[in-house]
Amino acid sequence: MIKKRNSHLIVTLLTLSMLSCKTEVAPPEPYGACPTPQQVEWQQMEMNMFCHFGPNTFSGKEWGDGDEAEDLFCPTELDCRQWAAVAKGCKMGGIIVTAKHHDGFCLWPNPQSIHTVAQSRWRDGKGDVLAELSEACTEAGLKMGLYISPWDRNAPTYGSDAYNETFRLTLEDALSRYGAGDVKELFEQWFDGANGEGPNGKKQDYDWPLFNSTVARLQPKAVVFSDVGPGCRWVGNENGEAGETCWSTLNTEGHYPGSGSPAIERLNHGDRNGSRWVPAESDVSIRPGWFYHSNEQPKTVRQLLEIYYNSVGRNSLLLLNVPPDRRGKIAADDSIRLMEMRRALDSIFACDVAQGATVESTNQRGGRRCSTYTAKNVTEEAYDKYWACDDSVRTPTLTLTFKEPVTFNRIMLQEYIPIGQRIAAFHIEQKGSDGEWTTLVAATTIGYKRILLTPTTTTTALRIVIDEADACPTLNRVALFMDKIF
Ligand code: FUL
Repeated sequence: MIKKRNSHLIVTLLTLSMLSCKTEVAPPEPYGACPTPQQVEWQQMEMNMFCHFGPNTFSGKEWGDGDEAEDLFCPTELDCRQWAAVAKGCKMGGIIVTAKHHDGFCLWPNPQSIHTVAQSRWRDGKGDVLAELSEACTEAGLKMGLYISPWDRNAPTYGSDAYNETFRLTLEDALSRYGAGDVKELFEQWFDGANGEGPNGKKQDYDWPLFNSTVARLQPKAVVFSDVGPGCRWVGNENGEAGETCWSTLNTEGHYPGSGSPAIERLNHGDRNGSRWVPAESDVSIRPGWFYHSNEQPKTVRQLLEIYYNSVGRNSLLLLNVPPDRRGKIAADDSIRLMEMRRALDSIFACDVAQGATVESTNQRGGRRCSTYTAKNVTEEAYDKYWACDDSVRTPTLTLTFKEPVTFNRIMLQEYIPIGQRIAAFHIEQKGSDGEWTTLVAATTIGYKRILLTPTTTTTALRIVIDEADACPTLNRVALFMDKIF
């Protein structure tokens, strides 16, 4: 009888504690500038393909002068399905194409211009690269984005107010006609900050609010790239290299793309506690040039892996340019290299040796009885399961203990960015065979994803010590991998 009463009591207490946990523990308040759901989705894509294609592909130039004859553009075997197959094979989520580069030539029949595919001999003026890419991306389940250069060395009105209106109408046309899926959605609009002289020697005073609001109206889900966003920012170089410290926030007030952009260093590192969520995007080409030149070679797998670690591994999205050739296809050398890169990445990240570890923390939101924000969440793949601390705690420690010693040389960490980027400094300690803890690596920011390169290490336990955070820290992933390639 007593036993039965006790067990009743235990069940009641357990139920009460579970209930109180559910009612009492709210998620951490979002901290500072936070991403929109589109920006989170965009960041989760991690790696996309950039395709520079246009008259330069045929002239061998990098910047066309704008007076190239339309007939110069004449791909012999355009095959956007092949571009999509290559992007998919490399597990990229989307393709961004240069719909109009600085030379002004449009890869679609833009009614605002007489320098387009419609004026060329290619397919008797009936060809449309954007329509074919929209179809190919839709079929392959890829997203599509457009690069449309504001700088135009062909437009007769360039350098006057009339050009801003022409450019708005150009955006209206492209953004309402092309994209992936039934609703023709674009996931990113790329605005190049380059602003040189137009055909009459004048520079343009761009109406950025007009351009951005046009994108927001026609493609509300598109993340807008420029030197200062608003959706994502240029990383400050074209080598695929984000800063070791890389905040997704930036103080954009008073800045605009091009000559009005913040200093390169700030683009590379972001601003801690910046007023806007404008994450870094690293654009880099697989070849020396952005456009295809037959005498150039693609980068090696080692170089591409280095780029991956320096971009995706440092809280940046990687936009890797793979230029189609004069046929309108991606060259075999490049597609083979991308598949080699993919194979390498898949083999490096195939086996997370942190799986199965016992995970404990010095603090867990809501106390020990509440499992919602348990430290164990960091070894689970579900994105929305994360470890969080009580509001007052800024410098907790997370300890992973392994049944058997584990060996690794890459440590992957992820903050739960939907509620902001918080961690400013941390270090990781390993337990030696003598039971002593020594520091293995120290770093600053984490953000969406951080991959730390360490010497090959074998240990039975690891401690992640958060040294500085602007609000109670969160982590939704800690994983350990072995890279035998790079
Ligand atoms: C730069 C351009 O000037 C290059 O030609 C290329 O398009 C690169 C992605 O952006 O600003």
